Amino acid sequence: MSENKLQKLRLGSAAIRLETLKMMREKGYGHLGGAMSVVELLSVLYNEVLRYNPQKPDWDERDYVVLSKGHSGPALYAALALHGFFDCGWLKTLNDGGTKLPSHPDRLKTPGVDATTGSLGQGTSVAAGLGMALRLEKKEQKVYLIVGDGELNEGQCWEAFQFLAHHRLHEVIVIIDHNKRQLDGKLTEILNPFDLGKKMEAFGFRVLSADGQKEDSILSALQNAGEVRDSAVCILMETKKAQGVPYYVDRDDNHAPKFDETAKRELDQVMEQLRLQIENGGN
Ligand SMILES: Cc1ncc(C[n+]2csc(CCOP(=O)(O)OP(=O)(O)O)c2C)c(N)n1
Ligand SMILES: [Mg+2]
Repeated sequence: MSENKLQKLRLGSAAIRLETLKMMREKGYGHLGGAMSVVELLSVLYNEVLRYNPQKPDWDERDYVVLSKGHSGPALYAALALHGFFDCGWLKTLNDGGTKLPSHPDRLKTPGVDATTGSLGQGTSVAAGLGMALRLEKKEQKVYLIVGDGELNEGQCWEAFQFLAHHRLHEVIVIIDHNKRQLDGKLTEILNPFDLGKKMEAFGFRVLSADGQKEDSILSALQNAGEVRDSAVCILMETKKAQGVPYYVDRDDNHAPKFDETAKRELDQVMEQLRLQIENGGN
């Protein structure tokens, strides 16, 4: 990948991370951990991969994004606002009464949101249905399904995956945010998923891997996934919960913290660094 393109993607990540943290800092709390672990992915998707038209969010030829781990909605909103779907001013209204940006995505409220999610597991079935519709209509579009590793404790996910695999529905690209943590601890301690890559393979998927902290790694996995035609396809994306916010990485309370004074100071520092990075063009 050219240095220019990589710089643009890093800049995109910095902007999404900054806008997401601003929203949460303003509220004093938020689902920080899981939002941070999809920032780089969203930057790559919205800057390089997806077909979309912010002036026409329901454009028939668009690619679809299903953020099944709906608690990461604020990161999606940041990406949508930065890519022109609505005014960045809306971001200040996150989760307020009457807002168009509820804490979890609602496709009837927010331009650019393709699926209502938040009840974990359900987005996998929505994506499978969208994929099958594209297949039946012989469309070339893709559905990008973003699913949490803790979310995979929901049996519904495996039903949807079996359906994808059986129909070789490569129209759906499953991306697992493998940050190794769920709501209140490590996956291995709460309900061990064992080897997710082997499990997806056993289900009949072609499994690709990506370093979810590196935009070039994510982009090449997405490009390779887009070439698969003979089976269902999944990207096992290795991430860290709260990546990009060192204070919260590896903290047990990094799922949806309420910020105390120390946390606020730490967040302010990260946001200042991001502002500088953006001012310097992504370096
Ligand atoms: C059906 C359902 N059960 C429980 C919850 C509460 N909940 C919200 S997030 C979460 C943990 C999700 O973990 P993971 O999918 O790994 O998300 P991430 O680590 O990316 O934040 C839980 C249990 C929910 N939203 N939906
Ligand atoms: Mg997780």
